[in-house]
Amino acid sequence: MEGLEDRTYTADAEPGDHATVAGWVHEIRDLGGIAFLILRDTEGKIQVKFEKDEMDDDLVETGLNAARESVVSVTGAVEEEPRAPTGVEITPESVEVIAEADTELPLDPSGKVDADLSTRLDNRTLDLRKDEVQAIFEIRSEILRAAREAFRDANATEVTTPKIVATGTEGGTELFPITYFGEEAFMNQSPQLFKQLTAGSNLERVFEIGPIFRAEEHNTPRHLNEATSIDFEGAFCDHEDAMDVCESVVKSAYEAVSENCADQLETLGLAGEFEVPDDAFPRLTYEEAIEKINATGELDEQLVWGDDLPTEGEHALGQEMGRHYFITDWPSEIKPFYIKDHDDDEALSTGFDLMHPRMELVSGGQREHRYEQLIEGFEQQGLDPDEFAYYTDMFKYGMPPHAGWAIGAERLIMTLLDLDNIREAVLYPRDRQRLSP
Ligand code: AMO
Repeated sequence: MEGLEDRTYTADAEPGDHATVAGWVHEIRDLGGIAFLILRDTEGKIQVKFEKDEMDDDLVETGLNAARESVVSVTGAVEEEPRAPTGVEITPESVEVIAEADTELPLDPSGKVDADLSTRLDNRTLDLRKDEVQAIFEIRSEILRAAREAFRDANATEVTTPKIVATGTEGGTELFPITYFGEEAFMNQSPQLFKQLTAGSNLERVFEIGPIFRAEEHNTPRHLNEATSIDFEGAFCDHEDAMDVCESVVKSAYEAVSENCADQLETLGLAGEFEVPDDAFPRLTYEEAIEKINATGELDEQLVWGDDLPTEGEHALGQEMGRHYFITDWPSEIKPFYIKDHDDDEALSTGFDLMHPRMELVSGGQREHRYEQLIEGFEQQGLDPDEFAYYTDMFKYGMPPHAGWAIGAERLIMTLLDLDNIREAVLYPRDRQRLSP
């Protein structure tokens, strides 16, 4: 593979250059005496021109017989050509087939032939060769970068916590059991307890971006069995402070995409309509939320205090709100043991959710940091506090008040890009039907 160390990306090839480009055979257009090979790399495409009568037969044959999606390198002179897709073309002096592709492809990366989602996910490498699929993952990367930056600006330290654990946190039915040296263990559903334990140290403010595992039997366009959770926890924060950090992280993601991903938004057909949420996200209480839902008349039965919000209710409210909004002051009984109740009303929790008009994005709240009350909370939820001693013990040694939240990265990407299915926002989704690739 001579010359590849001096490889030029297609987008950087300028008229007058003598360049080596390398990538995939996107298309061959044979017009008779003249033929074109369109070579694609991560930056774009370039036209390679073959004038059959004027060029060496072997060179022409190597270039034009390369099957679509084969990996090739081409060396030659770059010239201006207004009729070429990118305004330049290469006249090859040498062509090397680096890796030949089968002539039968399981899906068409040029996108001319549609493939269903399942075929696409089975052949994700080929699927990712499509501009619009590549664009989603470039945007995903930018969103995670922007989130990290926003957390660093908020004085939080990035941490990573174990994914193999002894106990669950988000309800016993949703755990994947595994065997850990002969003992039962689980894949972690949330870094919840670890992030609290870490916020209780001198680190004070921490964040984590990592996988969570949910053995939910849901098979919906917005549930995954392995998702990426973006978690925050801050000592000396209450639920209002936590909502402020949440709002700034979500807005930073939108701003970063708007500023740094113009090409990708264009590729996805969103260039004109992409909006960065600007005003403060409204904060509705749970009580206001159920009143509003009931007033829409969309539900067969009126919601009463203590009900979880059904999906149709969330949709009806989302339509009415038309933007991101928080739901605060949930009934204590439907929030987990680690969420703190309001001091002046035990029936009311400091838990909050951030909603996008299409779905829930975030859960969070202030945490119960008082040892006795925490133990009581475990008992009320039918959990054995002894099993969580590694966690509760630390509350005996100076646990400051703290608050935090988690956002599902894939739901953030899905709503930001208006994707129909959450599986579009993850490279290799894990769901009821899919364990490989
Ligand atoms: P919760 O269980 O609500 O809260 O999860 C937080 C957010 O994670 C995302 N999420 C999922 N995304 C895709 N598929 C799933 N199966 C899935 N489950 C959750 C959602 C959800 O809003 N420990 C608390 C957070 C906290 O209080 O800090 C927790 O895990 O976007």
